[in-house]
Amino acid sequence: MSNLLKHNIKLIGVGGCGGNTISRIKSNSQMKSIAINTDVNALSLLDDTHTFAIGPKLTNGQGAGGDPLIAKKAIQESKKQIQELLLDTDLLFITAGLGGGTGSGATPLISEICRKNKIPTIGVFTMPFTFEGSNRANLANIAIENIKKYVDTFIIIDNNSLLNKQNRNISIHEAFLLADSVIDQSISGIYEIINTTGTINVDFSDLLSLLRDGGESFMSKGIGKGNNFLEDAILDLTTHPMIQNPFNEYSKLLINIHGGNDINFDNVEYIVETLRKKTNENSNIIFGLIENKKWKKEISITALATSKNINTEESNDDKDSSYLSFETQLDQKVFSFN
Ligand SMILES: Nc1nc2c(ncn2[C@@H]2O[C@H](COP(=O)(O)OP(=O)(O)OP(=O)(O)O)[C@@H](O)[C@H]2O)c(=O)[nH]1
Ligand SMILES: [Mg+2]
Repeated sequence: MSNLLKHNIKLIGVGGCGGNTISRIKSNSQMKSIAINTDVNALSLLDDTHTFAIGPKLTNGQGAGGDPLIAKKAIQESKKQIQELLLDTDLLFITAGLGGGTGSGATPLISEICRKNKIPTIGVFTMPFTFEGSNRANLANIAIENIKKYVDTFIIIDNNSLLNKQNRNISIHEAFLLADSVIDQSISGIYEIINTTGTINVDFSDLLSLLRDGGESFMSKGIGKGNNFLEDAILDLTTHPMIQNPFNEYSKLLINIHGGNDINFDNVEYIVETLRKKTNENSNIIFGLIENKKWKKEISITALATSKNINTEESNDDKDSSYLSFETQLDQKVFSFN
């Protein structure tokens, strides 16, 4: 069993999309999950999920109506309770679909509370499909610029990148299901990497050194079967369609290997060294190994690559100015809608 289980890892989902993600993922992990929303009705639909309604006096539980400023004020109303929810958190995952009111307005402030409380935070966020309109895209862009200042490591899933020539004719419902599966894979994949690395005695502080200020990151998975299973899995992993930057721009890697008991030390060394060369000669790599006894000549490698753009901005103590700049940007947006 992983030695990381003694650490308090939490998952917060903000807004409608974030809450749905929580309710899908929670059964597969031992993270403490909390869905946060201005919309009490949306929270009540999440079976068996720990929920928290922000800004009850302001919104009366009716939602933010697509306005991030309302969500921002809701967080300010509920800031003390959010701080309590975050007490004793060793590592936090935060997820939201950006472009609406609650996820876009509340996530930057929750991330800021995390940074001020020195909670290492990993974010997974989606950017809206083009078909959702430019207002949503603008709100999502403003939100991500503000979130970036505070989370340590984050993955941005641009929903549009999920659509390609082959699947462009899928329905809107199917498009969101596709986005759902990428969000779930990203969070579960990172959690699994973190949890598994514990089994080879990597301590939590080593892991945090890779995740702290890891900046924009990506998670990728490669699968290989048959005679060339190692090479095929590495190729699959390093040419993943979600990798938007050259692999060698990243300098830190968390790797998780699933393989049969035919995987030997040389195989593991080959994987680690090949990936090291593809990232950066001096890259910092932490890896874990899980044996699936039934597998033969079959392997699955999951990697989280971080530290492309190291977030060098120190914790922003000038809270008021960051609040103001966020508010000003949103104000401008709100005015332009009217
Ligand atoms: N993957 C996925 N994304 C979704 C889904 N529903 C919405 N989204 C995305 O998330 C964005 C924000 O939507 P919601 O999460 O519903 O919005 P919200 O944060 O609750 O905002 P308000 O309801 O306006 O307060 C949308 O623009 C979509 O891009 C879903 O079911 N799956
Ligand atoms: Mg909503």
